[in-house]
Amino acid sequence: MTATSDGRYRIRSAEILPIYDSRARQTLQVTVCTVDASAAGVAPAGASRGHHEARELRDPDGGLMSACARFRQEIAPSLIGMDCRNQAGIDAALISLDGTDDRSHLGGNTLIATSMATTALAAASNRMPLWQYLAENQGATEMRMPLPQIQILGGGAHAGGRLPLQDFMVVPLGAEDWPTALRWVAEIYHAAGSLMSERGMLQGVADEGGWWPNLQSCEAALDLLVLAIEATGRKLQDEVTISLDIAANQFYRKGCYHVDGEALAPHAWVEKLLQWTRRYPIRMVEDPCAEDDPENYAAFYEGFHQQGLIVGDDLVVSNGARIRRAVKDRQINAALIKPNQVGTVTEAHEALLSCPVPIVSARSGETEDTAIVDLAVGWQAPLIKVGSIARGERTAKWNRGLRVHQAHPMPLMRFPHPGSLSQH
Ligand code: 2PG
Ligand code: MG
Repeated sequence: MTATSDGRYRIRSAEILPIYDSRARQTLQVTVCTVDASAAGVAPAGASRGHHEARELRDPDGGLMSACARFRQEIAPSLIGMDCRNQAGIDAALISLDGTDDRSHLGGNTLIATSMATTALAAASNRMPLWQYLAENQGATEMRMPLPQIQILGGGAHAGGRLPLQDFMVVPLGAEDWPTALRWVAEIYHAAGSLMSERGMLQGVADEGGWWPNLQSCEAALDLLVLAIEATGRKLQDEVTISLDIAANQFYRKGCYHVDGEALAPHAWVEKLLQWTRRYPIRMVEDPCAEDDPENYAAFYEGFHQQGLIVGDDLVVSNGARIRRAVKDRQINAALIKPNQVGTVTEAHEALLSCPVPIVSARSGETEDTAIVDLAVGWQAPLIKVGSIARGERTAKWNRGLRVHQAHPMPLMRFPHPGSLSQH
């Protein structure tokens, strides 16, 4: 890596620290400094992962000794002297230092913590909030806040498999601004909790803060969600709609989808899911089928794309080329953008630009770090997903949005019209 002449932006030190995430697992924080500014980046961690995600570097006992050692020996010496504004150059250097396709030598966790830290340092050394620095870099004008999709019930890998589907979320698409959107969702969250507690179905909260449901079926969960929205007086579809992360990889085994006690052939599963989308006010469905079942992913697309968004997560793992292919093959018209799935900020941004409807997303294992909100605002993503509206690592992010909104009031993004995306 080459040093630049502008000393004010030159990286002078780079340090790494293992810290803890919301599942009591170690994760990495990287701190970088210039002569008069410093900033940190933190790696999140997923529980339901796509096979093609950047690999985490972890010791056999779950620790991060080898990741820290490689950071100190290989990454830090290369970063020193670089211009922190040169994100593309820093990320290209990280990718080349790693030298593997799956990022397994340095680890996607080490890379994303480093890449996020230098992005944040560039903003800090320009004395700007991260979102504003990113927005100015891409020339954004007439800015809006991303529309939140917020988990009410957790399931799948985030709640011991109690329900097969992973996220039962709501999108307050009729709210005019971020504070109103959060208020509506908090009311729905409380209504769902009261309904469940009255029926003896409440078992605490799941990994992302949504209620951990003791419900017998996905339909019971959808019924409850509708009741909770109605209990708050919000209009279904016009003001609040339902979004599901099916995370179907998790219950696809031996060619069948295992749902609510049944082993369904793929076509029967797609039909069942389409029936739910007709019966309930659902406008977004993420990973409806497994990543090794692209034909049925496409079959679901054909049945649903006029009505809503088919969101690729495990299927496309925030990879620009995979997103473009899945859009062309009529499997998705939207995708999650999770920077740690791909390893660097530059690649995550490239993935976002390649997607008709990008949804910037946190992971199920998180810390109090809030940079993901700044990425979503600065990149002007239409939607954002960071879990529920409870648990500190989640509220840190929603509250970050409240503070951004207080300093710079912006209207909310409008929900994309699915019909206008179907030509993609
Ligand atoms: C997902 C995320 C967030 P994880 O699947 O979309 O809900 O979960 O971070 O476990 O992959
Ligand atoms: Mg997902």
